[in-house]
Amino acid sequence: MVTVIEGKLEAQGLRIGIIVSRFNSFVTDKLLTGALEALESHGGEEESIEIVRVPGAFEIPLAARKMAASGRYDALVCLGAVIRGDTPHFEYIAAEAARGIGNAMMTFTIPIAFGVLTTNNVEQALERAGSGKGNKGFEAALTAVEMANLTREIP
Ligand code: INI
Repeated sequence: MVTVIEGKLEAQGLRIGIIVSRFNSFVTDKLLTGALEALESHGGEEESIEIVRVPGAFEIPLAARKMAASGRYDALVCLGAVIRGDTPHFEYIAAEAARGIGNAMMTFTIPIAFGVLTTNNVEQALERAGSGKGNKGFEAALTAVEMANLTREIP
């Protein structure tokens, strides 16, 4: 018999840290709302959720690293919105956010969901910060829940 190991979408009992950047807050506020909706609708308890605000996506990895190192969380959710402008600035911020978040996850072996939008324009960002499943914050929070439960199950 083949063994299949999967993580449940059950947030009850999980300690979740959310890092959200203020830059483009008209988008990141919606991502945060989506993430909280996902956790609450899957059994998450308010007292087990902590939100850390950072200035921009570039600062997310440092906060994620410190939070991952603390041992206080079962999983983290990173939320940000990097929107392309007229200069290569976008590339540096998006790449550093992705690299730093991935790095923190692998260093501390804790699930960290990547809910940082990297889009060509504001319209694309808003499309991905809509309601329910059209919200990348919602999706990222569910990924964090699934991975937190999965990593408990993997021997
Ligand atoms: N930060 C973002 O989160 N999104 C952006 O689109 C963005 N742009 O385009 O500049 C951005 N810049 C700020 C950056 O994240 C840092 O906060 C800043 O460089 C200070 O370190």
